[in-house]
Amino acid sequence: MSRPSPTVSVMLDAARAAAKRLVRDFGEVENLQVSRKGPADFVSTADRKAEEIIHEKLSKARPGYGFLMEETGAVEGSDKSHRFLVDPLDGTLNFLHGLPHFSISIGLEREGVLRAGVVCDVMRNEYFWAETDQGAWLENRRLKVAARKKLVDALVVTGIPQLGKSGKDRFGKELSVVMEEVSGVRRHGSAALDLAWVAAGRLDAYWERGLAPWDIAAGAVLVREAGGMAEDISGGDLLATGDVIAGPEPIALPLRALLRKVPAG
Ligand code: 2AM
Ligand code: CA
Repeated sequence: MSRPSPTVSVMLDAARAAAKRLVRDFGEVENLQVSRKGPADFVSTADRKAEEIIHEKLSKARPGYGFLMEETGAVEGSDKSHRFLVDPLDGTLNFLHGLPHFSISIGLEREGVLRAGVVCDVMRNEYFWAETDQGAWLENRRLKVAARKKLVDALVVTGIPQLGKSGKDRFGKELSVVMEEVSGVRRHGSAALDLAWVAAGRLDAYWERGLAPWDIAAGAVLVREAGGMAEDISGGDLLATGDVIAGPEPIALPLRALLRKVPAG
């Protein structure tokens, strides 16, 4: 059994502290559903508060490391070789609607290369973590991507572009191509958890376009350390494009080939 390194332990502790806060706030969000104003303002405060907790914990334990955070953006550190990529609440729309499926995602880069990741499924109390060459783990269970070999047997997860996001036509075409070739398609609304579940073999593959670096960083390490691939769909720099294809190669490669055939325009 592998134990998380001191740095991953710090990331897990930061996620635990923020999760405690989100669980409390989620209870309040459930009450606010029936209020006329709705919970939107409350949720953005919860989001920022969770980020503050994570930032404070991590910067105390690893002073000088840089940050890229969904709410605050980039925070330069004196240590130029390390950077945390933080999404304090991935699956905000689920949270807002009282759906108990959202996560905290904390990735770590060293010299610009992804090295470690923690994804916390807040309401299921599941902590996924991975570190380069140490494997991917759910608590102390080693994770492995699914063993299915045929696309026709695969359960695939994706993300539907939300209101205000581009790429809706392209997504529609991709979906109609993919759903003819796979066993089923799911959409759960938290990119970080989609990747964690691919790492755990619960889902066979995942694709989504236009994600942010903090959505993907931790989950990409999880999938790779679980024996799968997590890459840019067109072969570019994953964190720069945010167009992700992830899963075991026997499934993700043919799925990627299908996606590449769909015209962008
Ligand atoms: P969020 O909940 O933190 O906004 C849903 O398909 C996934 O897409 C979620 O992980 C969601 O993260 C992310 N997402 C939603 N809007 C986005 C945007 N404009 N840019 C990047 N990622 C986004
Ligand atoms: Ca996100």
